Amino acid sequence: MLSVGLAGKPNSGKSTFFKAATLVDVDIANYPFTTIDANHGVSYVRIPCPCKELGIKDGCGKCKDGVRFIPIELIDVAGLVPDAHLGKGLGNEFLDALRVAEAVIHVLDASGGTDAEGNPVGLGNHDPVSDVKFLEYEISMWLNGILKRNWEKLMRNYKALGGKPDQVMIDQMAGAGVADSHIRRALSEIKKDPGAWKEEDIKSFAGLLRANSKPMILAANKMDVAPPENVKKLLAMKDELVIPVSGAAEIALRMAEKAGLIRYMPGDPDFEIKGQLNKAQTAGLEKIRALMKEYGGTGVQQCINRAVFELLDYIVLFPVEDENKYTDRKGVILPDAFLMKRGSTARDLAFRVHSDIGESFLFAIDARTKMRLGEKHELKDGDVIKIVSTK
Ligand SMILES: Nc1nc2c(ncn2[C@@H]2O[C@H](COP(=O)(O)OP(=O)(O)OP(=O)(O)O)[C@@H](O)[C@H]2O)c(=O)[nH]1
Ligand SMILES: [Mg+2]
Repeated sequence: MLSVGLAGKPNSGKSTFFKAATLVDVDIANYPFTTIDANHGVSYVRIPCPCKELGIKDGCGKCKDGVRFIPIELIDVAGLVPDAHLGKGLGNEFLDALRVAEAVIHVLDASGGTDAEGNPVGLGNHDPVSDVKFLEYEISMWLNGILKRNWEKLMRNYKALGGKPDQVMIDQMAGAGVADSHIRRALSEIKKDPGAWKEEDIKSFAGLLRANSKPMILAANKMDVAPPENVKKLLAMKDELVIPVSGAAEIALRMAEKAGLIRYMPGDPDFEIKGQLNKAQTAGLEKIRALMKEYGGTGVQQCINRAVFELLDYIVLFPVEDENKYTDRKGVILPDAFLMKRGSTARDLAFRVHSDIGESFLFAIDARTKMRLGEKHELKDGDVIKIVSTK
C-alpha cells in the first residue's frame, strides 16, 4: 500500500492529524514528544467514483453518493527538532519509520504557539515560517548518515572491483525507501563519480535523494486558532505547497458524523446538521463551518489527496472482468480501484492484478470505448480496463 508520512517538530499536531485521518485513537497532548513509537494507520484518498458517469443505476456499492475512498497507509512519527541528526531532542533515528513513506506531510504549528522544540509559548509568539526548512535538512542528514555507513569500505570495493556507480548506491540505500530511479536521477544531477566524492558531495547527494524520494507538502495546522497573518505568510511562500489545516476540526466533524449529528464526508467543503444539538455543540460546529468556508474544508483530506495526486503523480485505475457490465467474475461492479504511477501501461496494470496475468497478457480493452489496447499503451486517470490474458 502507498505510504505517506507525517513529520515535523514536536507538539505541532501530527498525532491529531493522524487520528483525524485514520480514526485510530492515539496519544495527543500539549507537550513535546508525546509520540515515541510511530503510529501506523489506514487513511484514504478521495476521488469521484466513475459509476455515475458510466450510468450505473443505484450506484456501484463501492462508493458513497459517488464518492470513493481508496486506502493508503499513514505514518505518524516522533517529533524532530533542529539538529536532531546531532542528537538533539530524541535524535533522528525515529525517521527510520519513514523508510516506506513515498511523501511527507510536514505538519507545522501555524498558530505560533510552540517554539522550535515544541514547548508551548502562547499563541502567536513563534514564527511558523522559521520552522519550514529544518525538516528537509534533517531528513537529508538522516539519508546522509545511511549513505556514509561503511563508506570507506564501500569505496575501496567500488574502486577495486569496478562496477556501476548507480548499482553501488542502490545497494547502499537498499532498505531506506529510496527507489532506484531516485538514485539514478540524483546521480545524473550531481554528475561527479562517487569514487571522487568528499563529505560535501555525499551531503549534496543526500539532499538530492531527499528531494526525489521524500517530496513534501506543508500542512499549516491549528488554523482554527492561528493568527490569520501567520496562515497568509505561510501561503505566500513560493516553491512550497501549503495547505491550511485544522486536525482538531476534522476530528470533531468525524466524531459528530459517527454520532449521527451531522452529514459529512472527509474532504467535503461543508457539512449538514441532522441531529439534535445542544447550544455548545451548535456553537462549536458553526465555528468550524466558518473556518471551512474560508479555506474550502478542514484541509486534512486535501493534504492526503494533493500528496498522492500532485506530489507523487498517482492515477486511479479500475480493472474489470466484464467490460460491458464493469464487473468482476462475481458481478461486483468496479470491484477494485488501484493507485498507480502516471505512465503505467496496460501491462503494468495486468501485473498489479496478478503476476500470472501480467506474464500471460495478450491485450487490454478500454471499457468505455471498447478499444483494444496493446501492452505498452499508457493508461489514463480513471480508466476502466479489462485485461485479456491466456490465463
Ligand atoms: N487548536 C488546535 N489544536 C491542535 C490542533 N492539532 C493539534 N492541536 C493540539 O496541539 C497539541 C499537540 O498535538 P499532538 O497531535 O499531540 O502533536 P504531535 O505533533 O503529535 O506531538 P509529538 O508527538 O509530541 O511530537 C495538543 O494539545 C493538540 O490538542 C488543531 O488543529 N487545532
Ligand atoms: Mg504525536
